[in-house]
Amino acid sequence: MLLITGSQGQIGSDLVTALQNRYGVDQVLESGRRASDKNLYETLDVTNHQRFREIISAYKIDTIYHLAGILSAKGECYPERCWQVNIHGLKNVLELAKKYSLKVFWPSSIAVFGPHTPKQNTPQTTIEDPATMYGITKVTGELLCQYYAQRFGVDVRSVRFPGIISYQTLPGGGTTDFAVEMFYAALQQTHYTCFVRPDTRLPMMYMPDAIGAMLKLMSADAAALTVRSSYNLTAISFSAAELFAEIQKHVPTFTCDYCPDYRQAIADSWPSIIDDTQARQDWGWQPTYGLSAMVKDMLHQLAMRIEGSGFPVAGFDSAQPAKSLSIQISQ
Ligand code: AKB
Repeated sequence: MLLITGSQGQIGSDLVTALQNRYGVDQVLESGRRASDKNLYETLDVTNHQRFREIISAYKIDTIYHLAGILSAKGECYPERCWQVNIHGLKNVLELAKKYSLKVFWPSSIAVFGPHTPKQNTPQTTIEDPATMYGITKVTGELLCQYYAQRFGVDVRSVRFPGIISYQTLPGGGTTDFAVEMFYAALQQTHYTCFVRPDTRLPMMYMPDAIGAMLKLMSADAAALTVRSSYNLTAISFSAAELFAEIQKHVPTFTCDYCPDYRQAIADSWPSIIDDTQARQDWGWQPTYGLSAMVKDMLHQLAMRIEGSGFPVAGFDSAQPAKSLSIQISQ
């Protein structure tokens, strides 16, 4: 049976469905800090070792997708908490993986890189000098994963995720969140004030590619994996202005201005384009969505959700059919 920590988060909520489809609804146990009335769900603070162990033993868990964690921007507001959750949570997972022979997926991030890392085609192995507590926890986490794999034979697998764009659940507390917020603003408010400069270019990925990467990596032949810290992974790189321009093609009335805040410095410390050759070679990583395909699909999916959930949509009466939306999505 599989356990997902942080299952109600941005990645978790999409991953649950994908794993249920692949392995069966009764094979996926969700967990999170908040209570839920879902059938296969346990409340779990990942820093609580005893509770973690009880759940793993009670449900005979063999694989953990450990997604619970605090992202970059929130981590700068609460650095101590960020360290506690991200490091103690991961350490608990690795210790339990050692004890119960569990297979583990853990997401690292482009946040492992810092101001002295090459920004273009950032290599798999390069300078890692993160400027945030989140980045520090990711570098430490990668080293812990590598250590547990080499020293104790723990089958832990990881990728350095770029910013992830999705419509099911909002991200929370990340620096790349502006990319998702821009879509919601385009459909709900018609104007967005972006918290990074227009020329801020970061690596990004659409959720279907992120889910595909996790499933592919976890089913790869262990002998083929040459990296046990974390694989560089990327799909699209675009600036905030390029994303706005692409959205505006479909929502001509949409406007955007830029008012950078503390998150600008975090974004400036990250690479623009990542080299993910190693992941492509070792386990066949291949993204499917480019910028225009991602924007078209994201707007389409989000427009359907916003209408269905009764959200007010600018210039759109939710009692009217979706075609009255002021967006033009060519099929
Ligand atoms: C964040 O912005 O903190 C995350 C990440 C790139 O790890 N999306």
